[in-house]
Amino acid sequence: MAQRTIMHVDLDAFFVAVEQVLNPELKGKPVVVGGTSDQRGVVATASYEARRFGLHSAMPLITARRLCPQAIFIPGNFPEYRAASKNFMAILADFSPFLQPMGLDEAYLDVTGFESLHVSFREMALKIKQRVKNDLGLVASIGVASCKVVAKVASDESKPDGLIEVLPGREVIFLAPLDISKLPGAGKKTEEVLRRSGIRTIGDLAKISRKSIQARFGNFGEVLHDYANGIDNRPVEPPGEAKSISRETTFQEDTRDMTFLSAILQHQAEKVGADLRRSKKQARCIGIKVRDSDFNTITRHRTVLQVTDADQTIFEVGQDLLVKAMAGNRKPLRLIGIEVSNLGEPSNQLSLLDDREQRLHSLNKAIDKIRLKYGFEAIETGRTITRHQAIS
Ligand code: TTP
Ligand code: MG
Repeated sequence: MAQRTIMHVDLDAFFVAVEQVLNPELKGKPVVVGGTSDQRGVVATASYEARRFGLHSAMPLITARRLCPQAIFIPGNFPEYRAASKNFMAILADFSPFLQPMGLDEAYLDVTGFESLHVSFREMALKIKQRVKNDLGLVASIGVASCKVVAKVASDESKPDGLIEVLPGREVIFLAPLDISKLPGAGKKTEEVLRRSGIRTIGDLAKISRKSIQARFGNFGEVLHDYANGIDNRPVEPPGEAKSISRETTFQEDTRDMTFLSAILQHQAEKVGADLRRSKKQARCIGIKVRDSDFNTITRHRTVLQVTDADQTIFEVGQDLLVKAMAGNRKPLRLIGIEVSNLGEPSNQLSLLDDREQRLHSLNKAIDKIRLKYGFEAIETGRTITRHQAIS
C-alpha cells in the first residue's frame, strides 16, 4: 500500500468542554457530566481537573462524589453536544474531504499529500487545533501517523491539548513501550489473557510469533498483532460511502443468557436501523457476528426478500441467525454484533409489495424524531432495559 498520512482528531473532555463554553464559570474546575450525584448512573465525562482525583468515564456517580466531593455535577444536554459536534466536523471537512467521523467528538482524516498546502503536517494539525479553539472554544488533541491505529494511539497519548506526529518508520518504536491496554481493539478480557502470558506492553505483543497469537485468538489475534506492529490498512471511509453499518458489544462476562443477548441485539438493531434511516438507505443483507470464550469468531448472513431499514426486521433476522449460530456452538459468548449490508436507496415500487416495511418505516421515523430531541436512551423497550450490564 502506498504511503498514507492519517490524522486522528479527538476533543478533550468533550461534554464537559461544551458545558464550559456555555458557562465559563465552570472552567478550570472539577466538573462531571452525568446527572446529579445522588442519582444512580455513571460519569459520562469528567474534566481533567476531576480526573486528577481518579474520576473517569463509566464510574458510578456515587463513587465520583466520594472521591471528589467538590466536583460540580451536570445532568448533560445532548442537543448542545450534537450541535458542537456538527460544527467540529464542518471545521475538519475544511481541511480534508476524506473525513470519517467516529461518534460525536472524534474523526479520522486522510491528509495524504496535503502537507504542501500547510508547510508540514505538524503546521496543518496546529491550524486545525487553532480553528477548533477560536471558532468553538474547544480543545482538540491530534495524532498524525501512517495508519489509523497509530494515529489513534498518538492522539490518546498526546492528551490533553496535545499533538503527536509519528514519522513513517517510527511506528513500532512509538508503540512498543506503551501498556497493552492502550492498544485499540484489545478489550479488558483480551488484555487479561495477554497479561497472564507475560505480555505487558504493545512491544511485547509485537514481538511474539504470529503463529502463537493466532493459535490463541484466531484471526482477531492476527489483527491485534498487526496493530501492535503499526500495520493497519483500513481506509478512511467517508460515511456516505459505507458499504455496511454495524454495531458490536463485548460483555463484561461471557454469557449464553438469551434474555440478555436478545436485549443487546435489540439495542444494536435499533442503532443500526437509526443509522440506516439517517443515511436514507435500506439494506438487503442482515448479518451477525459472535465470538465465543475461546475467541472463535462466527459470522452468519441472510439476504432478505424485502429491503429494509426497520429495527424490528433487523432484530428478528439477527435473532434467528444468533439462535442458529448458538445451536452449533455450546461455548459462552464474549461478543455479539449485528451488521446490515448490500445497501441501496429506498425503492418505492418494491415497498408496495409489503406494507409492513412501510408502516415500520413511519413508526421508526417518529421514534427517531423523539430521540433526536431527547437522546437515544429516551426510548427503551422492555427488552433493551436488561442490557445495562454490558460494555461496548
Ligand atoms: P471520549 O472521547 O472517550 O472522552 P472525552 O472526550 O470525555 O475525554 P478525552 O477524549 O479527553 O479522554 O468520549 C467522548 C464523549 O462521549 C464524552 O465526552 C462523553 C461521551 N462518553 C459517554 O457518554 N460514556 C462513556 O463511557 C465514554 C467513554 C464517553
Ligand atoms: Mg474525546
